[in-house]
Amino acid sequence: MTAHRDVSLGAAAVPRSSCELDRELLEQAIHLAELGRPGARPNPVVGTVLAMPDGQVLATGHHVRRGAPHAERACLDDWPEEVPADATLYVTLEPCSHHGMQPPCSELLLARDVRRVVYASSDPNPDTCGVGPAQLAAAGVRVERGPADLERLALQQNAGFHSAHLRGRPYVTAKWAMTPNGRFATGDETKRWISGPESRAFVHYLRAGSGAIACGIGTVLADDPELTVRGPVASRTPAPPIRVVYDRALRLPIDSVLAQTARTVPVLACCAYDAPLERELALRELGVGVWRAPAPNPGAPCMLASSLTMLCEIGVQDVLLEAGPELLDSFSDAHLIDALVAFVGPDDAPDDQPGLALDHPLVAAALAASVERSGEDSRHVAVLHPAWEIPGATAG
Ligand code: AOF
Ligand code: ZN
Repeated sequence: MTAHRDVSLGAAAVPRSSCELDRELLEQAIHLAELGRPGARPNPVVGTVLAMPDGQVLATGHHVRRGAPHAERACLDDWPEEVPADATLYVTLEPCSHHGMQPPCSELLLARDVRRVVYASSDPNPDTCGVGPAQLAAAGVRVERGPADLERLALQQNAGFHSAHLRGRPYVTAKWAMTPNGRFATGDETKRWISGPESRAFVHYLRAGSGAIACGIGTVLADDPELTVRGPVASRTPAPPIRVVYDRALRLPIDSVLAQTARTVPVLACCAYDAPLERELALRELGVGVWRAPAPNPGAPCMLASSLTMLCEIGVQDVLLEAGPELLDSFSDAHLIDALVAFVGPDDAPDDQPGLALDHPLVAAALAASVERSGEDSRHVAVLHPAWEIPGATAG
């Protein structure tokens, strides 16, 4: 497959359109792509619009799920008539050229006589990367890229897909709820939740879009969580995210909800290389997977980074890290957090509750971010890629 790369057209060689109408229609395609979340995982979400030079939209499409038609095909299936010579096809990811579960979009576009294509972002998949646009251009199709800010949006939209291909590790989003004084627990037995019901429902949407949900053994011992996708989004979740527990000494209790449900939704315990063998055997009896960090393990950062490489190898592109302060701090210290989603409740908690200092980089980033109210929470913030800029995202 890589032989194709000799003839590929590097994105830098593709001219950018500066036309306002192209921007509007590409933006529309980016919105359409979101309809594919979470169903498309592990494929990227992709949206397409077929439109005339006066802005009239002839057809639209998006990639619904892995194995379903690509966005371009979904769109052209929606327009069975001849494609007008002056129509443009807008797509959020470059049209593919390879045979995967679906046939190549480049061939389809040529067969349907599409004369102009504007795409938002490159495809990092080495099976196709750059070849589709090159084939189209070689056949006389006008191929252009959209404006740089829309390229950034389209890249961010599939951050995990790009991360897995370009870095060999998943995109890590840390999610937590805290009080305004940086505490992760209310300290009030009658009040279990810091965040409100809207934020908690949103978490299930985040989970559904992730290949793995991770937490530390401290959270398991304190809360005995289920870490599954529940609520309305569950039926649209392609495969349940695997549940990952960072558990150096394999203390995961046999009677924990995670261990007891491991045969229904996979659970993977990540431990130190020298964790007790009898614990591993007991957990494996229940269907819990055990991954040992490479020996010798000089410290947490090494274990965390190598666990992410392993997760990528087993197909995980996005990790939702639902950790307590200790594990969050370790990930942050190792520069392994790409984005954060923090919910800040309305009331302070006693200072003796677990938490992070207000000047901790994660907490400071969450408190400095522009505020979006979420139900009864005073803050719901999302901060993107503080640690990693997707290559191309800053290209002019
Ligand atoms: C497109 N349009 O809508 C999508 C693309 O197994 P397949 O055939 O579905 O191929 C999946 C790969 O195709 C995926 O990894 C990515 O490189 C590209 N996805 N390409 O032209 C689409 N979803
Ligand atoms: Zn395709």
